[in-house]
Amino acid sequence: MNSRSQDSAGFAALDMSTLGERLGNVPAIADKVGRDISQWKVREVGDGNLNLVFIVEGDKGGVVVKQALPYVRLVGESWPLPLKRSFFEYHALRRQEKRAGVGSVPAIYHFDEGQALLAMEYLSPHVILRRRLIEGAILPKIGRDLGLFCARTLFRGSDLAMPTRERKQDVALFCDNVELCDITENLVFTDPYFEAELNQHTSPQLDGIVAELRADRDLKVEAQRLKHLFAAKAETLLHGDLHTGSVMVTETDTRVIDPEFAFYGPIAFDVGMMLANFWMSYFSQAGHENNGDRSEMREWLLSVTDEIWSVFRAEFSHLWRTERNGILYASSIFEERGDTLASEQALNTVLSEIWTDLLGFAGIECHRRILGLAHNADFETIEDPDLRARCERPALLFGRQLAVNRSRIHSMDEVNEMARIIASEDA
Ligand code: SR1
Ligand code: MG
Repeated sequence: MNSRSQDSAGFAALDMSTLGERLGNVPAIADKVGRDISQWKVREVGDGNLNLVFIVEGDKGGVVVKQALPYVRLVGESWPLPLKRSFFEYHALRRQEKRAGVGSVPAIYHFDEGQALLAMEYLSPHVILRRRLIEGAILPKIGRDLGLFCARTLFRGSDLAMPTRERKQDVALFCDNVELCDITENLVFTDPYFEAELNQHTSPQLDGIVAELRADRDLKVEAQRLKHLFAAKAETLLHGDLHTGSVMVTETDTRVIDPEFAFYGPIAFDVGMMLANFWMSYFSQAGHENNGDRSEMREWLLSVTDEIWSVFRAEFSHLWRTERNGILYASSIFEERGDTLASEQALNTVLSEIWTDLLGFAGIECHRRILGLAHNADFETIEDPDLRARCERPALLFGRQLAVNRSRIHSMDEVNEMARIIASEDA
């Protein structure tokens, strides 16, 4: 039985006034911040949907302290959520650091399972990627860094690379992240397609298209096929919530944060979610032109989607050729028999399936961020509802095309041209 304790007895949420007393005697934290807690400056900066996040600074330096709450912060105590998500976050971060390299995620200094508390590297002057995209910042390294992160974590967490016993034990461990999967299963794949209680959209501007999408039989079937894939294809350890709010950046550094939704699912899920968030940023740019034209930014965003996918493909192929030591596509029937061509054929088939599925996941992600409970700041910060709806509508149409027609779309050029056409037709 690997089930984590559901018991929150003894748990106490941190607050700014008690954090010093409670964590001042934890050596791993005091070493970073300084032993004199009277010098500690504590700020609560959590702006996500689920947790508390504190920045703690003292005479030696700073740390970030993230604590899960026993409920969904966005909604309140009426939606309980187990504390064990911090256990999965901790273990996912350790695996990601091993697979994608030191410096791909924040360093972890301390984990307290009972208090659902993680103390991590204070990333400064890093900013959430989504915020930088809303500001119109061009970040030269981002496509490459995210393509590499996805390829390395997703390949190395799968049966292509891992020893099978270790992987099966890990599948069993992460299987218990049921409640976070349940959020994704409902909020991403189902709720956007009917009048679920917590849904919201820009109304009345989008009422017409929302009704059309909810009546769209092909779309509803595809959304459920994608949910089926998400739930049934335990292919690799996913980040599980990989969007532009889960990445912190400077011009020269990229860190992926917040893998509390980690569990074993399809490789295409993380890549598709990440790409969708760049496409949503693309559609939202028209709502942020008060400080100047965003044409260059728009084209750059599309070039990032191209780069993420081409770097992912190249790195995944490299790992296929050099680290394929798991049970899948055994080299004993390919390379060791001199049949490299068959191995390359198998690689292309695997990549082509990832491609088709990631388009579907991306389409669904575009819908849920506009029709569901958890929206994106890219659109939400556009104050004028008419302008916001003019940005959201093409993203909805684009998402529908991706989800329903994914098996007929063969290149990133095609996808990005479709984005341009839909944005211009709907302008
Ligand atoms: C109730 S939680 C809503 C969303 O926040 C997280 O960041 C995930 O994206 C989840 O779907
Ligand atoms: Mg998050």
